Amino acid sequence: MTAALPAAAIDRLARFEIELPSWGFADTGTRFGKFLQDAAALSIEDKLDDAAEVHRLTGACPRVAIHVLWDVPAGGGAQLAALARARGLRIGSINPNVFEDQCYKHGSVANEDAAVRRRAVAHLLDSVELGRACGSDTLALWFADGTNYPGQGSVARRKRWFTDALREVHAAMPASMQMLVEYKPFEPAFYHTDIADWGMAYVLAKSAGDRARVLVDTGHHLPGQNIEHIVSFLADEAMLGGFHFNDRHYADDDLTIGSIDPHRIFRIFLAICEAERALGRDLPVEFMVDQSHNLKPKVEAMVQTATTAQELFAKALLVDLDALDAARARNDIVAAEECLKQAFATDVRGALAAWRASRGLPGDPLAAHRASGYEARAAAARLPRKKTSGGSYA
Ligand code: PSV
Ligand code: MN
Repeated sequence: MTAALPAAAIDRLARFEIELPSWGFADTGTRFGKFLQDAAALSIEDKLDDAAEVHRLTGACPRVAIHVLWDVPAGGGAQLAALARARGLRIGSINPNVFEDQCYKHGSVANEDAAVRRRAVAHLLDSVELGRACGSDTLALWFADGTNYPGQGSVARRKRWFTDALREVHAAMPASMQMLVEYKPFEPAFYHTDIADWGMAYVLAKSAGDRARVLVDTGHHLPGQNIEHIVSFLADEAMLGGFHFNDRHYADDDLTIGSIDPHRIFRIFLAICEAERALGRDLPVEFMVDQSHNLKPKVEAMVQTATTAQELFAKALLVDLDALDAARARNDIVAAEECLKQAFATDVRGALAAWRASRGLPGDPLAAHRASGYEARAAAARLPRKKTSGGSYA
C-alpha cells in the first residue's frame, strides 16, 4: 500500500524538528573497546559540520545537542553559538556531565560528601550560564548516580539531595529555559539508580519548578515496558518534556531508531498524535536523538535516523483518529486495531520523497549523501589530525 499524505500530515511533518547529538558523530564504542572511523568527528567544528550535512540533506535537523565536557570551545557559549550559526544551525540542549570526573565515583548530587555535591551543583549552574550564552533554552539532565550493592546508600537521603539540587538549578535558570529530567533503570549503577523511572523523574521535576519536565529516552526502559503508555500519561499531565530517540534490543543499546522495533516507535508517535489532537496544537516537546553509532558511518546513520523518524511519524499521522475513537466507543477492539494496522502498513516513502523534492531537498537523502563524496572528504581532512591525536576523539 502506498499513499499520498494528507495536507495536515505534511504540515505537521514540516514542523517536525529532530535535534542531533554532537556525540553521535564522534568515535564511540563499548566498554570492550572502540573501533575508529576515518571520517568520525574529532572536534566540535567537525561535529557541527556533520550535523549541518544531515540538515542540508533532510531539512529537518537544525539543532545540535552538546555535552558540556566534550564540546565547549575555549571561547565558551558565544563561540559555540557562532560556530553553529556559521553552519546554519542552532545549539539545542545543553547536557551537563557529572558522571565522568573521578570525584563522582560515588555519585554527584547524591554523593555522601557535601563538597562533591557542591561541585556537581556548581557544574549544573555553569551549564545554565553556558546555555544562556549560546542561546539554548533546554537544560537536559541525566545522572549516573546510584549504587551497586544493597546497603550502600540511603535512598531517601539521596532523593532529598536530588530534590534540593534540582530546585537550586531551576531557580537559576532564565525564564526562557526549561529543565528536562531523564531517567534510566540501570547502568552504570547496577543495584539502584537514583532516577530510575519516569515516576521518579516526574516527582523530581515537579518539585524542581514549573519549567521542569520529564525526558523519555526510548532506550531507558526495562524489557516489556509499554513506553507509549508512559508518553500518553506524561503528555496528559503536561509533563512530557522531550525524547531521546534510539532503538534497543537488550538495554540501552543506542541503535538507530526503528531498526529493531519500528512499530514501537510508530506507537509512540501515535501517542503524540493523540495528545496533540487533545491539546489542539503541537506538543511543546523536544524530539532529540541519543544514538552512538559505533559501527555504522556516523553521518549515514543520522540521515537514516531522520528519514526513519519522518516515516514513522507520517504513518502515525495516517491513523484515522475519528474512526479509532468511534471503534473504541463501540468497544470494537478489532476495528480499533485495524486503524493502526492500516496506517502502519502504508508505504509512505514515495510521498515523503515527493514532499522533500517539493522543498528543494533530495528525495532520497541517504542516496544523495552517498553520492556526495562527503564521507571521503571528511576522512581526508580528519585522518591526519586523528593520527597526531592518537585516534581519540574530542
Ligand atoms: C545516558 O545513557 C544517556 O542517555 C544520557 O542522555 C547522556 O547524556 C547520553 O546518554 C550520552 O552519554
Ligand atoms: Mn539519553
